[in-house]
Formats: sequence, C-alpha cells, structure tokens
Amino acid sequence: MAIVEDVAALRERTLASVEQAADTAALDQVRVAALGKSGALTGYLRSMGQVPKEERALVGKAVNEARVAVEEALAARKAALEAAELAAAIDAAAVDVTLPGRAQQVGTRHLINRIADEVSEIFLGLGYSVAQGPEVETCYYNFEALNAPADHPSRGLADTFYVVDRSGAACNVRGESDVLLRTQTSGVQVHAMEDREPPIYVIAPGKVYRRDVADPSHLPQFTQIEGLVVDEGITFGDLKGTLDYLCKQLFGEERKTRFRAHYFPFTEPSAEVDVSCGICHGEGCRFCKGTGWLEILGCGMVDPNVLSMSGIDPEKYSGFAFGMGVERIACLKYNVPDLRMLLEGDMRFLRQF
Ligand code: 2NL
Repeated sequence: MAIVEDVAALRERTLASVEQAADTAALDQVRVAALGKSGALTGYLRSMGQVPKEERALVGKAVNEARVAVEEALAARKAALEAAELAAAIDAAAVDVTLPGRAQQVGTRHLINRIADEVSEIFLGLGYSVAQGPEVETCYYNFEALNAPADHPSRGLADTFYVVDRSGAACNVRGESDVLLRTQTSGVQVHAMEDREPPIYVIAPGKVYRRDVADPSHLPQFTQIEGLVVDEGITFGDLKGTLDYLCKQLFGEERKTRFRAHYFPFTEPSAEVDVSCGICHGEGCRFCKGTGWLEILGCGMVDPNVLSMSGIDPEKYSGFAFGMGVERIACLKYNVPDLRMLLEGDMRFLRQF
C-alpha cells in the first residue's frame, strides 16, 4: 500500500531530522514541518477522509504511530538539547576565580582639604573656633566693613565677580552690583565681630573668587583661610608669635619666619610673612627664586576703623588678622611648581599626598 509506505518514509526522515537538529531552534523547525498546522504528518491526519474505507484502519494506525514516535523523539531530543544548552550557558558564565581581581580605585582626601584641615587643627589647638559664611556676599561685608576705599582696585569690575540680574542691571551708582562672589573670607569675621562680644579668636576657611586668569601662581577660585583675634591688650608680638608657631607646625620646627612691612586697607601696621626655603634652607635656590624665603601669608593689626564699624570699641580692644591661600601653602609644602596641578584631577599626581 503506497500511502502506508509514504508515511513510513516520512516517519524515518522526520526521526532522522530530529536526531540531526543541532539546537532547540532547529528542533522546533523540524516539529513545525512535521506536526505544525500545515506539517507533513498533520496533512495525512487531516486527509484521512479521502482514504478508501478498507485502507483507513491501516493507514490511520501508521499515521498515528508515526505521530507518537515523532512526538516522543522530539521530547527526548528537546530535553537533551536543553540540558546541553544550559550546561553551555553555565560554562560561559562561569567565573574564573584564578583571574586577578579588578580592584575598585579608592579615592583620597584632596590635598587642598587636607591642608585646610591641618591649618584648622593648629588653630583649634590654640583655642580658636572655626566660622563659616556665605560665598555670595554684599559689598558691605566684603569691602566696606574692611575699610576698602571705593576706588580700591580690588573693587573694580576687572578684579571681582559681581552678581547682576538677568538683564545685567542691578548696578548701583558706581556701576557695581551690591552683590558679589567674596574675594576673601573677611566677611565671615565681620559677621563674627557684629554677633559676638570679644574675646574673639576665630578662623574662617572657605572658597573665594577673584577675576584672575589661571596661571602657575593665580586661580580664579581658591581656598582662603583668614584668622581674627580681638581681645584686650593684643599686640604685634602676639601676631608674630602666633604666625611663627603656625609656620613651624605646618612646615617644621627648623623653619624661620620673617615679617616684611606691607599695606592692606584693613590692617595697620600690615606685613607679609615669609618662611625660610625648605629646599636651600635660606641659601637661595630656584624654588625661592634665589631669595632663601617663600611668601606664605599676609597679616596685620586690625585697623581701629574696622573694629568700630563692627561695633567694637578700639579704645578697649585691639586685634590682629591674617589671611593665606591654601593652594599656595600646599604647593610650597610639597614643592609643586604650578597651582593648576591641584585642580587637574590627575590621580597619579593627587595620590602622592
Ligand atoms: C592675604 C592677606 C589678609 C586680613 C586678611 C582681615 C580681616 C578682618 C579684619 C582685618 Cl575682619 N583683616 N583679614 C588681614 C590681613 C591680610 O589676607 O594674602 N590673603 C590671601
């Protein structure tokens, strides 16, 4: 009977295809080709009605047995392929515990913050407190209360970042805004003088802004630490002793200091402080430009005018103040030739400290 032989041949071809299917996707194609809606075996099952009555039983038996055999083979092959695919997936995802680990890069405190904290700790040890204040200040707290005359160059548009409204207006009669990015942290200490009764022993660390183009010795934003003492009987000797102690703590006991007369609008007398060069020990070298000294801060006795503007009686009290750039001190301490290196974010450089 030709039809039974055809079915038997189809059954053998399909079983062979099942065995040859390389993966579950190929196996599914074999299943669809044989048993899908328009599959070859399905075709025989559907057309049983056209088979002559006397052959129907035999043909039906052959087709049914073929279907069962193919279904069983499909199930067995599917289980085997799935097991193999799972094993391959597990192999592929396996972790090689013998490979060296990829260590997470651990950051460090930035040198600028470390030096700022170091200076703060030195003054905390002397009984000072640490004060903070706004980086956006008014002209009064940044300049006026510090005796800076209206025509002082630091107040000009070329040196200070002024805050203006969206139209660029909000300027007063001098062509300046009354609001600015502080150029020094002095405003914090003015607030302290207004809010507290002497004795005042305070330092004010924080970011300040000046309209400078960055170069090896200038940054448009840097970290400043200012200090202020107001008490009865404070003398220039107290100022010298305090800042000499600061320098020895920061740079080492063997370092010397020298005070050079200078001018600031808010202090009188004023001085700049140099520390002896740590490379040539005062002999003169390239790092100290042959002078044997490195300039590290500015200071002076608080101008009586500044005291009285903030409500402190200059007949009863006197005081000293100082200011230093933290980035500059960091570079002097570690012989870094360019302030900008601190801000480039090169971990090979920063990790050294
Ligand atoms: C510098 C110099 C200085 C002050 C800051 C000050 C603050 C008050 C009163 C008087 Cl409230 N003076 N500050 C005094 C002398 C120098 O800074 O080179 N800064 C980077």
